Amino acid sequence: MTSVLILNGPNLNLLGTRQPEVYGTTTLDDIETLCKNHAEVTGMTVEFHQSNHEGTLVDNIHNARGRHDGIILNAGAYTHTSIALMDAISSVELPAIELHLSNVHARETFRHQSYIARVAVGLICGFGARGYVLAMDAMKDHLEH
Ligand code: CA2
Repeated sequence: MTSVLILNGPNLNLLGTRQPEVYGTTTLDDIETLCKNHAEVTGMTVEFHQSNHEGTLVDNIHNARGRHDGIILNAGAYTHTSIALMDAISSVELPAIELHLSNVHARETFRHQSYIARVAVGLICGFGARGYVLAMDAMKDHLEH
C-alpha cells in the first residue's frame, strides 16, 4: 500500500480562520480529513503534519525515510527561502510533490521563487484544498509508473 507523508509549513494551522479570500474557508483539520478519506478510497495510507518551525519540518522529512514512499509538501513561505528543506528532500531520496493552495505564480514575484521545485518531481498549485487530493493521486500515479 502506498504510504505518503503530507507535510504543512508555517501559518497553515490558521487556515479557514483568516484571509478566506486568498486561502478559502476550509481548515487544516478539514484537509486532513479529506486526505484520510481519499486515502481509504484509493488504498493509500497518509501521515499528516503541520509545523511552524523549519527544523521540525526537516526532522519530519528525515523521519519519512523507510516509513513512506513519497512526500507531499506545502512548505508555506519556507518554499521561497529554505535551502534546508530543499537539502532535506534531496537527502531522503523520496519523491516529493510541491503543493500550494493558491496559484503562487499569479501572486507577488517573491512567491515565484521555489527551492522545493528544484528537487520535486512536480508541482500542484492554485486548486485550494482539492490540490491535496490531486497531489495524492499524482504521487500514487508517479510511484506506479
Ligand atoms: O498557497 C499556499 O499554499 C502557500 O504555501 C501558503 C503560504 C504562502 O506563504 C505561500 O507563498 C503559498 C502562506 C500560508 C499562510 O496561511 C494562512 C492561512 C490563513 C490566514 C493567514 C495565513
